[in-house]
Amino acid sequence: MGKALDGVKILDFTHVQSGPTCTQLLAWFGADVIKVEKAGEGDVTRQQLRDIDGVDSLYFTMLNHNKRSITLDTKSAQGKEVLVALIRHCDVLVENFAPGALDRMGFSWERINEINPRMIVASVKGFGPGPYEDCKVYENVAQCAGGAASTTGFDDGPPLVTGAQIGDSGTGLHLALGIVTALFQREKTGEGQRVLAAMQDAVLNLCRVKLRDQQRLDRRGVMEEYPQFPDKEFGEAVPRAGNASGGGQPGWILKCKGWQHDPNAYIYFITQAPVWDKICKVIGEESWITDPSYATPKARLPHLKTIFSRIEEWTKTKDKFEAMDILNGYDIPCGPILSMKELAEEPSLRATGTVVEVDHPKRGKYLTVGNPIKLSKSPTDVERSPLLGEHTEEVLSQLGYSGDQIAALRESKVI
Ligand code: CAO
Repeated sequence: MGKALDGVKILDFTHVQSGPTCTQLLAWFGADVIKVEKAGEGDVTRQQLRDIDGVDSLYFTMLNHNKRSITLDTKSAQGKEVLVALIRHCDVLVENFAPGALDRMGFSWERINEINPRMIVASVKGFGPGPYEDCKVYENVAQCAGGAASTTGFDDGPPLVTGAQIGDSGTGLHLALGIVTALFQREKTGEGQRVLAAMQDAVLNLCRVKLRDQQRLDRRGVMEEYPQFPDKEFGEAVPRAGNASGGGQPGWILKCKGWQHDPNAYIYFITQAPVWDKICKVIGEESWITDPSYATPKARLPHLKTIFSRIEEWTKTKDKFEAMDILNGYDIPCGPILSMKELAEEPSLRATGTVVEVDHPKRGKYLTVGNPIKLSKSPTDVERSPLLGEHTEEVLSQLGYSGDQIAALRESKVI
């Protein structure tokens, strides 16, 4: 069966995490992704956080599946010639270099557009135009600058970053959408364009509900579903909300049986209004169904701490999966806190290809997260990441280079 992006050729100039997540998705949808790496070194993540000496790290392998790798010194005159050939050959150039690096290499948007007017040039940068546009940015900087850190954590603690890589992988996702949209527009116009996803913008987009809350706070000075209500004063900015739900149905993380020794024996419990009666019955607090202090969502807001601590008395008597089974029986929304170990071992995630075992010639078998986006007519087969420069000769031959020319490039360390 063909793949959705069959025939689309990507010049993948990405490194570290944000850009590679984007091009990996495009590869999973069928694009031919040619990863261009510094001769002799490659993507810096090949060597970072290694668990096996001399073998590409999981950091690298898990972000670069289904790609081809070529090595190229794009700062040398001969390397630039190869790059020009690649720009002619490909549909999209994706990069996440520090601001200005591509220009310094001699490949400004104007130059690329001149070489291949159909080419889409897609970039991840830390910030969009403005005071910080020249800054280098990593994941946690984006989380801090995009509003995630100031709104994550508990009221009495410092700002917190989250383990979800919303700055890197989140921005990669945004960029991938921008690229396929630009490809779609190119079908009609025949022209390429630039696509920019700034990490600050992507994080802020994912923190959209917090900008909602800022304006609610500005208007009313209080937000009743936040844990600060009703006992504490609100300041000028959206405070950290602990584990409160970001939506209109109050929720919290509650202890389950075994919490004393298992750091993940917890469940997220949502007191969804339509199932309030059922919640009261399950926890044995039936009087709350009609008690005016508890009967309506609005009446409950000042009592959320009391409510959740009462529910926790119940959840502490069940393990998280048992609680989940019982609550699901009543359509009460809830979710167990799953550890990475549990996720790695979960059979249903293996069955859907969300967690995949991949074989690598140097490291052997390892687990990865497969394509989380499932297309019914373009299924994803996860293939191992390429070794450094594994496809250099293959790609150069495709570009029309002869064996002698390739040998000469190798001799002069351009590839
Ligand atoms: N041949 C020769 N030179 C190459 C090359 C190649 N194949 N590929 C890259 N280079 C050069 C670049 O041209 C650049 O050279 P100059 O600095 O002389 O212009 C140099 O390698 C280093 O590139 P860089 O500045 O992007 O890399 P860095 O390690 O210093 O910074 C990062 C890394 C991520 C902070 C920076 O790239 C960045 O801010 N990127 C944008 C935001 C981003 O994506 N951040 C997320 C990263 S994932 O956590």
